[in-house]
Amino acid sequence: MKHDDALLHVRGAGHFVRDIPVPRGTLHAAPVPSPAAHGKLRAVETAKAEALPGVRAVFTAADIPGQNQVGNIVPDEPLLASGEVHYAGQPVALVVADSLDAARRARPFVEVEVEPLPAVFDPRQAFARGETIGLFRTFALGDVEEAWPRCPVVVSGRADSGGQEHMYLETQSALAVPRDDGGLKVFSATQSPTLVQRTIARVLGLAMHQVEVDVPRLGGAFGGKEDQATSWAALAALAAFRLGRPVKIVLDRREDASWTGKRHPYSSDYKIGLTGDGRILAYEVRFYQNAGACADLSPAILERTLFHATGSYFIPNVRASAASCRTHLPPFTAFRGFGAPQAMFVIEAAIAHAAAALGLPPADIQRRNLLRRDDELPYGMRLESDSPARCWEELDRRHGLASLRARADAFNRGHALTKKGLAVMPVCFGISFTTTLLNQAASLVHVYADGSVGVSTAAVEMGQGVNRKIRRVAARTLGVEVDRVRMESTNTARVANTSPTAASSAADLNGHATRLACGQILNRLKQAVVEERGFPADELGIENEEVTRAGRPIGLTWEKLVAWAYARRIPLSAYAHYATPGLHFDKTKEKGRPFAYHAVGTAVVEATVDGLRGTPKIDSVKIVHDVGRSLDPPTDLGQVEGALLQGVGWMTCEELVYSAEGKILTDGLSTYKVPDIGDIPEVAVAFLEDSDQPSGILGSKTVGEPPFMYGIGAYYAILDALRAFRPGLPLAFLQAPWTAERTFRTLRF
Ligand code: LUZ
Ligand code: MOS
Repeated sequence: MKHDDALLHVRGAGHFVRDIPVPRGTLHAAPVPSPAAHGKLRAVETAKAEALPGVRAVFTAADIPGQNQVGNIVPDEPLLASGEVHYAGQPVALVVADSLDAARRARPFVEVEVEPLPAVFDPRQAFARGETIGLFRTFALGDVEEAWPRCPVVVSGRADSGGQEHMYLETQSALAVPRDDGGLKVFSATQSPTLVQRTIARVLGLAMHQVEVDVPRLGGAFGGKEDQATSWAALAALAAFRLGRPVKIVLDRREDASWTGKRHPYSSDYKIGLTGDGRILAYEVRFYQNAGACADLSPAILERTLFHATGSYFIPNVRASAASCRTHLPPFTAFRGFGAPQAMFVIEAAIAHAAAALGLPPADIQRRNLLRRDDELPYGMRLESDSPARCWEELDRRHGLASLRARADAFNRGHALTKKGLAVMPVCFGISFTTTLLNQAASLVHVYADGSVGVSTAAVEMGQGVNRKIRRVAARTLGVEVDRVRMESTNTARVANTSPTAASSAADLNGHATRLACGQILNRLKQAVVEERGFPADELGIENEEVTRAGRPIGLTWEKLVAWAYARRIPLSAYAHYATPGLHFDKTKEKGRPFAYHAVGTAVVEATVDGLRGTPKIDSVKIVHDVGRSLDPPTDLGQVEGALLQGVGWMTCEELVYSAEGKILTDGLSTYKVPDIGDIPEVAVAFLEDSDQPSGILGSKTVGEPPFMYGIGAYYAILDALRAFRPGLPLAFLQAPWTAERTFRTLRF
């Protein structure tokens, strides 16, 4: 089974926003970035740039007709800087010219005068200065203070994880086309069409119905286009609105890597208490999130960090606190996992540390404390699944965790200069937007008179295969071939009030809506047959493109049925809305039922460290993952493998480096190392058998983000190998990523 767009992608024929044929007279825009991380904006002189050939206009904050505000959760983000600048790269002005070249050439002639102010880049420093977005939030279960004295072993430490560049192939882009009624049609490379629509309306002083946003497909997003596609679309819209001409904006790789937000770096303190045989009694953790200069999605990401503070484990006494700290870096944003990976990195650090103190393998502690059905999580929900233990046992049955351990130990006894390490990484990830209201979706289905089907939903295809899955839902519901169904672009005029395509939930939510819409059409068709032929309704079906009675074809094909129904003036279109039932969360108590279910699995990672060169290598990753009844196994396999490798990259080679002035130095693939084909370990993925998720779409579980966190196992496998070199390696302060440099320095100095 091929990805829907596979042929287009390999031929380079698919249209991304930048490939859409532009109307004649389209202009090109280039943002002018703030040169400083923090300062008073004294002057922005545009006259020289405006006088250059080909330049049509240079816009600043003063040119914005509506509100100069693109903040989504917190209104703290101007579209164009005014008064102050808060990070290097913040848009200060916009040059619009006949060609992109002319716009870029004019950019240095826009004179931006900034009076520098002190800048902070470290979240703990920002916290100490009171620079937080909102208050400390705390999730608690049991009573940690009462528990500490009962713990024979208590260890505490610090664990820091770095940011991560999304490195989507398609950079940020938008095309805004003025309409004859004063409104705009905007093509945007966004995960959040409605957010783009609403923000443009606010910035231009328009009603939402005057702004139509269309998303053909994305060349990757990974969270980087959930909130951060908005500014670029709004800038293009501003210029198009002011000039009455189509305006296109496309960032190049360096601009994108320098100016846009990434995964949040976190710095965290933990304390963990256990019984002598490895049962975790208490866990306290404090997360300092580096939010960057504006709130963006940071508060929501911080919340998901708290939801996943205890990882895959049941801990009876927990206190987890988190603060979002404002620094002078580009606003950090959503990235696959949305704060959960940062939390899981810390609980695994605490377990590795405690294991060393107890003289136990970390896997013994992990297994002993694994979540079981009905265990209470710190946010009040109980686990409704046996999957954590089932996945662990299945992994053990397939690969023999003890024999893998014995093999690594034997290797290490026989080798002085090379050591192997092993880590098990269980994942339990809550499925649903933690912001309850976002858990809704809609689908508009047209059956055309020739029997072909067009489906519009709120879901954005970004390479993850959501369209493939929704097509299958439509085809299965209607009883027709998948090839009859076409997915249309995501468009706010066809499906309104779209939640972002995010939180691993798009196939679930939009699949349910599509099932409901197709069900309406199916029922109308069946009803018409009942009236015509007098068959009992409950015996009728459509299977393999044939109308059936009690499972047997009655000699009426799908095409004939549709043509006949159209002639009888039966409506062949339907719209349906779906809202995940049973979700609630009370932020005053920090308790509720935020998730529809949990996505679960376990991985075991093997690594080898070359002690002379210091280079770590991930040898193999074996996974048992629960996808319920997979909607499309090849798509799910691709998601598991891709997410895993992205997680391995975050933990082992991807490192953001900034100058002392807060400018990113790793602004391209020559300086920012993502895993390449030579880094791919041997990967074996098995889907848990006999699994069903009744609340998922057609029994499936969603798959986009959870496998990312298997990558954390790569870090702990390298750590395990390093401990084979240096059994006394201190564990009280762990830092990710374990790059080759860090591994080398750990062994040498
Ligand atoms: N986006 C969001 C997400 O707005 N809310 C979420 O809970 C979420 N979770 C994962 C990824 N993106
Ligand atoms: Mo989100 S990290 O855009 O699913």
